[in-house]
Amino acid sequence: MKLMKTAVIIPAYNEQDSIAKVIDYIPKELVSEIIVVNNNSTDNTAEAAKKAGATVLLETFQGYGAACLKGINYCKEKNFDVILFLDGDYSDYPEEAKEILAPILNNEYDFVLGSRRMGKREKGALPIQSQIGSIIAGILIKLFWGVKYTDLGPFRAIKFDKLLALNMEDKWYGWTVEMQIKAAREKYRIKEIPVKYRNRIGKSKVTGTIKGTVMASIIILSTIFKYALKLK
Ligand SMILES: Nc1nc2c(ncn2[C@@H]2O[C@H](COP(=O)(O)OP(=O)(O)O)[C@@H](O)[C@H]2O)c(=O)[nH]1
Ligand SMILES: [Mg+2]
Repeated sequence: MKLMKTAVIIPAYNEQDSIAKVIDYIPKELVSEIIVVNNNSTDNTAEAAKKAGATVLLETFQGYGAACLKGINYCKEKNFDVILFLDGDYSDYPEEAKEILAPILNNEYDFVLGSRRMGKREKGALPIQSQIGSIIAGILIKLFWGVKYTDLGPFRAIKFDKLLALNMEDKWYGWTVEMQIKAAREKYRIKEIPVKYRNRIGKSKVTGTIKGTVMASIIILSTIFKYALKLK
């Protein structure tokens, strides 16, 4: 069986205090390259990531999805088989990449998601608004596309050819749900596994703020309905 080559893509915006720890804890024997996509950080995120051994790209369009897309475009130039996505805030346990990747490396699944709601969470790590959002999105996706998801978390791995076939396009926080909807629609072999989740280092920019929560909720719901109504 062919050995699969894995790249990690980490979108990051002002994560200078956490990014090196995230990179350090990624099991190096499992991944060929760690790509941090710096999204206009005004702190030392880029320098810290470079020092920790990552490839650092700059995406000037401000948005989570835009940063992920930049990472994908970079990976197209290289022969990766699997892409692992992870946030730069040290909320996830990067060492669990082993469990996330295993079902893909064993060729049993195309897309593996870390579910924070199935896993052990530190108190306060996953705000109630984020949990409610994941539950509602889960119900709607099950209704429209028949696949049960318990979370919209960032920690996930997917076969690269399958990812490219999804033609991902969301530039903001609809990114994770878009991938899940399209993977369900394409009937990919999907597996959710429990992942641990802890309080991030530094300040939350999304679900920890009112503006971030409102924006993310609007984008996530409109993404679901856009695909459900086959507007896309
Ligand atoms: N590329 C990019 N990433 C962002 C942006 N805002 C937040 N992030 C990243 O998205 C991830 C989730 O953001 P975070 O602040 O932890 O939100 P939370 O997990 O909802 O509390 C982190 O890795 C951030 O660095 C942004 O505008 N662009
Ligand atoms: Mg976070």
